[in-house]
Amino acid sequence: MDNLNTTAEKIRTMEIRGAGRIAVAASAALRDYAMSLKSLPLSEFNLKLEAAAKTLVDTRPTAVSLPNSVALTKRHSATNVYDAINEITGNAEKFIKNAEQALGKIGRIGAQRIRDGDVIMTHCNSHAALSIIKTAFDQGKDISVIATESRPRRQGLITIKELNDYGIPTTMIVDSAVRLIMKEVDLVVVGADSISVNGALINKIGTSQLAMAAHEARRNVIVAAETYKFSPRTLLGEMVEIEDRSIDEVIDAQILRELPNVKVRNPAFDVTPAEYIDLIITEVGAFPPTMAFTVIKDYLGLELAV
Ligand code: RUB
Repeated sequence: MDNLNTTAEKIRTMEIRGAGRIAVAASAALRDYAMSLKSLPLSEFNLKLEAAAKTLVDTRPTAVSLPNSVALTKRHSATNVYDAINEITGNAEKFIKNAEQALGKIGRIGAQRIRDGDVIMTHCNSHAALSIIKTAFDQGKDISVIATESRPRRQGLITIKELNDYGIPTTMIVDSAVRLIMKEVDLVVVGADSISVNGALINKIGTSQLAMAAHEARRNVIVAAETYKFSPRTLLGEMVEIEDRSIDEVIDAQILRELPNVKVRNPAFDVTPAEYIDLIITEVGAFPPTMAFTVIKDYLGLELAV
């Protein structure tokens, strides 16, 4: 359980972060944990596996990639532990390989939407969104990026470093400059933590203000999302929970102690309605948000909803 707890802690503290990386790390941790249980009877094996799955899923509530990867990894129909471990190992290898390949496919499909000379705005740090941007650059398109700081954790700094190292001209702005700068932008490309059955996008706090500003300025918003970022449980009416993180990320505790009448909130994600999204780029194709149900049904399976 040690390694599994270590991975869970790294996800909780955001040492491992980003919906895709979280999903891959959780799948690998569950696979390794299952392998460590080979001497147990099946009933005990199953109980421990369920408890481990819960430990991983409970680390962060918003990115549906996490429960999806855990559910796809842990399922087995074996009648003995040896076969169960084989199935789980196979599930994990398949999930991790698909996740890696998905990034390349999303890059190639999404890059078709980027034209020579485009200025792209992005938010936070999304590997899927960056895959589109980098692929367009690799194709020789003369592009540049405007990247937001993404308060409070400032994941925008990871994005600007990655773009800088790739040689892509990049401008960093504070989150509140989004609307002013939007007139200089050709399209917005962001990632996803979850996409619900009504096509709404749940992503880093502030994403919806990029989308609204883009809508107002008649710029397209493209979402880069692997199919495992769609939420099957929203089919049953479940809402995606928005993670509230520690207020220490926002304000110094000492300053707050001197302000007894002030409350601070730190929601980590927000919801962008489908009408502000033009296209969701997945590894199996580009879909309008209205097709979220089809993606869930055909590429994740309705059994994940229960
Ligand atoms: C990261 C974030 C990213 C998505 C998609 O939030 O909102 O846009 O997770 O990322 P946090 P990716 O930093 O709180 O995890 O495309 O890499 O999966």
